[in-house]
Amino acid sequence: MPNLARTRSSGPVERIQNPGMLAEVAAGLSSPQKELSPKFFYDQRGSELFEAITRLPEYYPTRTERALLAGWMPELMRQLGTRTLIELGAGNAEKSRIILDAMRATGLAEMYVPIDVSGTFLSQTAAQLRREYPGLTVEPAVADISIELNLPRHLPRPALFAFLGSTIGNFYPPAAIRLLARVRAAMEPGDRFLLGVDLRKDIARIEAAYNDSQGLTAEFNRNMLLVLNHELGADFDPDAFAHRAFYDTVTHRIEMHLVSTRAQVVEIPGLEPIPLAAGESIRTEISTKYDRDSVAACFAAAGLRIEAWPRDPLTPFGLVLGVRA
Ligand code: AVJ
Repeated sequence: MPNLARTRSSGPVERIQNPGMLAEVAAGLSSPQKELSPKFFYDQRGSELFEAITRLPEYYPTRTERALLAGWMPELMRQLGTRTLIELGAGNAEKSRIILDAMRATGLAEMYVPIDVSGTFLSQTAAQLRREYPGLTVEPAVADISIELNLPRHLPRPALFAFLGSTIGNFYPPAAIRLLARVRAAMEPGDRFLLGVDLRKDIARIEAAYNDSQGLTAEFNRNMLLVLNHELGADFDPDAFAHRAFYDTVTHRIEMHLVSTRAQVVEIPGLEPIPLAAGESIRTEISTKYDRDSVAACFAAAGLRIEAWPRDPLTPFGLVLGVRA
């Protein structure tokens, strides 16, 4: 990591290994609306906090998606005869197991390709899954999916590309379409794409999911500052920032911000000092909510079409099956 000054390197950071981090942070903090990428949330502590968030009563997406997967995958894997699962942003592979179990039940589970930014994290998950699924070839790919997929050359077909957890919501529309197009370019005719998207719904319910009563989301948000301190030697004081999350009805997204509670100057080695006014914010995440039309439009722009979307009007989350248009 040549340009990452590690002034307080107390231990290995699990998931942040991006040599372009300083440049990306510099660009984000010099924009009129200061902005940092949500990918900087996920060091060890951030990943733990996110997992705790997924268990909160207010945070409906994870448990809803898991139930949808459990209900649909056994039948879908039988229908498709999927031999390879490629998973974008594999996380702890908990949901992957639901799909892999359904593939194994058909006797066709041949290859699993988890894609993640952290090589360390990936090889741990890979080793674990090799033990759990003897006969399954696990070929992790280290890649920042916002840039490339870095897939192995040979994949048993048909393959299922899965992008779950509504992480697509973190991408601004042009980047979301570029990502879908990248998946489309890697797909062969019999392949499928499985997308998990959070849906538009009652605003109070969405906002509650990002303003939990235990304050875990606030801690998760502030943790990004600790990641920057650790990775770049920055001197952010997390106590000088307040968590703010609100739904924007025009762009259909949650925005998370860190609001400077006082006038302050932040130092990051290698950059000019960064002044923040009292009340000025840094946007740390967008979480876009979709509906059928907006998914169809993004798919169309990327050369995909919706093949199946088992909709239950009461389910606040979407699991969408796409094919090449
Ligand atoms: C992991 C991006 C799907 O947008 O809901 C949870 C992250 N941020 N609470 C989301 C998150 C605040 C989450 N994603």
